Amino acid sequence: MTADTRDRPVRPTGPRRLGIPRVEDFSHRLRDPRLTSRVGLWLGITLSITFLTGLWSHFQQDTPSWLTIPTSPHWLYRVTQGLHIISGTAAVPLLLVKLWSVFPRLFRRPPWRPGRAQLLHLVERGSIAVLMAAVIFQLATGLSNAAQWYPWEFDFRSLHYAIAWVFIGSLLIHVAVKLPVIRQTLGEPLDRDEPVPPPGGLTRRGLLRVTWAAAGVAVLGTAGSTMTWLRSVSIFGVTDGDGPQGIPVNRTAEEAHIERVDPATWRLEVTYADASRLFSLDELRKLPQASHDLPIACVEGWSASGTWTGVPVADLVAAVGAPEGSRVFAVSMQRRGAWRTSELPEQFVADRRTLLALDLAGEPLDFDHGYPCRIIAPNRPGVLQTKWVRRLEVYA
Ligand SMILES: Nc1nc2c(c(=O)[nH]1)N[C@H]1C(S)=C(S)[C@@H](COP(=O)(O)O)O[C@H]1N2
Ligand SMILES: [Mo]
Repeated sequence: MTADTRDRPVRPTGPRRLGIPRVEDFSHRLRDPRLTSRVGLWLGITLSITFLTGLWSHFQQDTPSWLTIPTSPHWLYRVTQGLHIISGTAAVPLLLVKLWSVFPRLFRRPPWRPGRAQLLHLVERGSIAVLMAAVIFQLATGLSNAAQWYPWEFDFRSLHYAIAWVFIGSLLIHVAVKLPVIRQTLGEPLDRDEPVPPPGGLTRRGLLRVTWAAAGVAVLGTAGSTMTWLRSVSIFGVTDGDGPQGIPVNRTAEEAHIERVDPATWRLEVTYADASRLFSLDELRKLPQASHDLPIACVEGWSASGTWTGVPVADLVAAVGAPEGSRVFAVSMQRRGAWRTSELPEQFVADRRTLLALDLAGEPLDFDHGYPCRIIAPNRPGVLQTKWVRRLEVYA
């Protein structure tokens, strides 16, 4: 190598031997750390809401021993799960803009010499790689779950839950590392040193407005799955809100391989210890009935409220002589599938709004809604509102 070539300054966009682009190869006047930190702040907020509501959803389905899920307010799960899907969807446009704004930095070379600077660089890059992979995995699996599309083999819930912890851990590292930059850039006006845009061109402020608008569209596009009055604008809502008796059907009787029962010979079995009692449909209808407005709030994001009528589960528990504070395990006529059974902890059994419902909207349950009877309880994920109930096992 001659002195001549060694001393020549690096040309920013000159030909490269390896074909790997450099930071300098990307220039766009809108890319700026002040923009990145503003979008990043909102991305952090939406993803944190998604994380916390997701954690809650997991606990509602798989309750740790230190936690008692309340039965009130009856709409709690409907709200937390609606928020989960809405904030997760709003994060998508924010993530895209944020990735675009920092994209060139992916090609930053680590400091050449081994040492503290190089180590810090690698740790920072590594945590961002993990963070990105986790966020993209969560959003992709979450969105396809909300779309009821499961193109994979793994168990969605356990993996989505595990990766959520990877996500929050790497987010905390990322924020801690970037805190000085975040604080500085958030404190500066967005348009500081901004080059004048070409005529008709977007400013940073303009790009930010477009980003918020895109997040707003994403919210409106999904919120209708939980807020009925928004349904007509919810182009992304998978469930259009239609279904027999005003409630969408998650899995039809045919999909669950349920055979139509003969109401004359069908019996509900209620067991407790060695005791067992059979109830015909007529007998169930002759017991004191209660009516409550309660939502079905599916973990996949949609929800809808209905007026349910039936026998309080607490009365059936008392009918077999089981004490207060008993738990109930509901078993359906379905032979296979994850949601064929559910357990009602004692506070749900004790709550008189927890029904073995026979009617919806003043008519016998539609076959797809669980005819002849189903569980409906306040503040529960839809997956635990077992349809086509055949047996209630009571445990003290
Ligand atoms: N036996 C049985 N019960 C079930 C299910 C099921 O697949 N099998 N799906 C659950 C799910 S995921 C939801 S969201 C609700 C939906 O109730 P719906 O179809 O009446 O709206 O039922 C729940 N009960
Ligand atoms: Mo569901």
